[in-house]
Amino acid sequence: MTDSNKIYSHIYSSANFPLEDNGRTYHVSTKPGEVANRVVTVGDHYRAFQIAEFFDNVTKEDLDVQDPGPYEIKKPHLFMYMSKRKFLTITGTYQGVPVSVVAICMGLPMMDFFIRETRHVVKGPMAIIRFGSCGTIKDIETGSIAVATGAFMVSRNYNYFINKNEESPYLISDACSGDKELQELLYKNLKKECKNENIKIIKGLNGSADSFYSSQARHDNNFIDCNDQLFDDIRKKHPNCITLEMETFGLFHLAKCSSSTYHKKEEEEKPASKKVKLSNNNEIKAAATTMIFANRVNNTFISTEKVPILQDKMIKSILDSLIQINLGDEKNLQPVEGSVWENMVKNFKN
Ligand code: R1P
Repeated sequence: MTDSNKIYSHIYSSANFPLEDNGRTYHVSTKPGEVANRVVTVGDHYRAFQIAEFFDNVTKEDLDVQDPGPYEIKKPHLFMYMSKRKFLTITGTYQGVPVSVVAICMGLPMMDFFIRETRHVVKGPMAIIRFGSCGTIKDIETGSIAVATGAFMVSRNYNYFINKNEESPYLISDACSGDKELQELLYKNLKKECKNENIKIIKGLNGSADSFYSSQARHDNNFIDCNDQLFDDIRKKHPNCITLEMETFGLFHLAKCSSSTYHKKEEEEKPASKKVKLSNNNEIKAAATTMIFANRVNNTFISTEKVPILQDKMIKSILDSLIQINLGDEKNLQPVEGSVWENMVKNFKN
């Protein structure tokens, strides 16, 4: 039984960005030295454990945790932290390079918690790949793999339902791209890994919705959703849209809004004397790949026994891409000393 007095016994230093007195963030609950610069983010905790099986020296037994959490597990080759809000961070090495997987459950708010709080505890540039599931609005068979070339947001227009004086019940944003280099690495590695399998890999635009139901044009007689036209509206605004899910836009959008990225282009164009020197490079290179679980055109759903096999094929490509992406001068990344991977890296070399 978890001791709730202990869980709620922290003194938070600030209301603006609350940190526990031990340096852990409020929701994801990690601190500097526990999250690597290269991260895979997933929704599902089981998917996170399956990824961690690929980390150096990690066994199935290491990951067989019965404790519902919160918990912290530190082993010579593995670090795991389950926060009280059920963010699960697992850090290890892959081919000797520090990597983390963070399971965030579902939706844009959880993506926002994850990116902001993880960014807060990681020094230097980061690479983040989202590995999730999605539905397709094109005639693509379930069990195929999508790589997002960009993402846009589909939100319920709340005022339409409150005031009944708005034109459209849904708001569809413009698209935001991910990191081209990471996206291409991911696509190339997925192609290579799946070349002998009958798995299609498709590149295209992704829509992230603020509901699994209404904003993805699902019908639910218990509620008034006014979404009969939604697919047509999405296709009209974004003819290249192939998939719908609930998180990728959050990742791509915040990556674009990282303070050292947002004004980069304007800064590059300025004469040297006018350039503002940024004290730290907090760039996030972001990419996303999803398994197509639902075909919304012919209303079919993947048979779930196919999922672990598909995941297995994708995980290697995702981890390979993460360690292949150049994050610049490695000395600008967070220090190895004092991190949970300090000995993991040394042990791998020996
Ligand atoms: C809905 O079932 C969930 O599955 C998809 C959606 O984005 C949403 O989070 O992604 P994950 O498989 O990553 O959770």
